[in-house]
Amino acid sequence: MAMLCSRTVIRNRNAGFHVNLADIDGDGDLDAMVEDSTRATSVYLNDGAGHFTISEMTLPETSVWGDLDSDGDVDVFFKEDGVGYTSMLNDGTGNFTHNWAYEDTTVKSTHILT
Ligand SMILES: [Ca+2]
Ligand SMILES: [Ca+2]
Repeated sequence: MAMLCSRTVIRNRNAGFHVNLADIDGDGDLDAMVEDSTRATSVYLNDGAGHFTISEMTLPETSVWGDLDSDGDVDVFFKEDGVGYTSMLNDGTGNFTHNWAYEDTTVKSTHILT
């Protein structure tokens, strides 16, 4: 079972970054998502011994992690420039697909992006 933990462990507003930990690939260890205000979120996968390898996966900055669809894995909700608020669902192995977006101007419409 995936470890559900999403917690900001480092936040430095002056430097414009923070780190979240969650098991995004479902292997039972905590992975790290490093959000930097100057670029997208970088994902570092844990090998189970505390050694991290940067993933090819990148996500927009300013994200919140949690199990949005109650399937036991960690999904992500974030603000995406030009779109608004977006959610992406995890397939349980760290592969994410767009699921939902909401325009950020006013309550106009909801889009399913899949
Ligand atoms: Ca993991
Ligand atoms: Ca989920």
